[in-house]
Amino acid sequence: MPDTTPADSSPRTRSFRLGVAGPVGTGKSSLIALLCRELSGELAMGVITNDIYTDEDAQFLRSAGVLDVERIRAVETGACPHTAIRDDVTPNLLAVEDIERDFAPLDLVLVESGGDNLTATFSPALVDAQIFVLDVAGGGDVARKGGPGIARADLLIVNKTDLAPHVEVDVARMLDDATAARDGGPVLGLSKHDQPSIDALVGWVREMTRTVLAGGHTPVDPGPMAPHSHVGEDGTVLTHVHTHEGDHDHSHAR
Ligand SMILES: Nc1nc2c(ncn2[C@@H]2O[C@H](COP(=O)(O)OP(=O)(O)OP(=O)(O)O)[C@@H](O)[C@H]2O)c(=O)[nH]1
Ligand SMILES: [Mg+2]
Repeated sequence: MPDTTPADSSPRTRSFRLGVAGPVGTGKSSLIALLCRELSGELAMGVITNDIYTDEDAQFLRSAGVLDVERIRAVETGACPHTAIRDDVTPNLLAVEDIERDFAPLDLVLVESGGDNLTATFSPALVDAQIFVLDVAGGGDVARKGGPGIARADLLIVNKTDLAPHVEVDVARMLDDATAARDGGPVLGLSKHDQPSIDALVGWVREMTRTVLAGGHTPVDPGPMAPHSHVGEDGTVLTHVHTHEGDHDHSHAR
């Protein structure tokens, strides 16, 4: 009997992989919870979280009840959370591929970075696009100070706009500064208490998912991290210089 199966009938295995990065506590997990709540009825979704030593982000998302708990998985990254999303993406790639295989076909997999400093960005080898999250409590100047995520992520979120009056930040000005720092790239003010702002975020993600799944998007590398230092597991100061993809120098000083 002739095989009448159309050539393109095999199930799609590759999802739109969307990274969510930003400094500690800016609201990445909360944003992912909002996206799951708003979009899981229309898109097949999965979530990968990255935490340094725990699976707290995954636990938070599971307890939020916005997505089947099986679809939320944690990668423990160890002492350098940015390395796992930038230089050694293997554990994350395996986690993404596993979840895509287990729930095929998924439309959208969200990957949360471990909360890190201002310069942490995802490798385009791991995600198709990335959102960078700032919050107003970090101060009105932070958007102007820039960094690769702020300047070149696919979308910049200025989060927790409801807190602006309490921290004396002018949101309109912060959004203008951010737009200038991004040469006009998209910037969105967001609050989990403000539904119109949530609708705008959801609209961006929905449109991006459509474009990526249709093959109409080329991932852009926001650029490597700037040199930076932080304290390692044993109290040692680690200084990192990321020059090229995969080229990750540690110098150790006390
Ligand atoms: N007022 C206000 N608080 C928010 C908003 N979004 C998140 N938060 C709060 O900010 C705190 C940190 O939120 P998370 O979503 O855990 O932030 P995160 O970036 O995932 O944190 P790490 O993963 O630890 O880096 C929590 O107490 C949230 O409830 C918001 O829009 N408004
Ligand atoms: Mg989190």
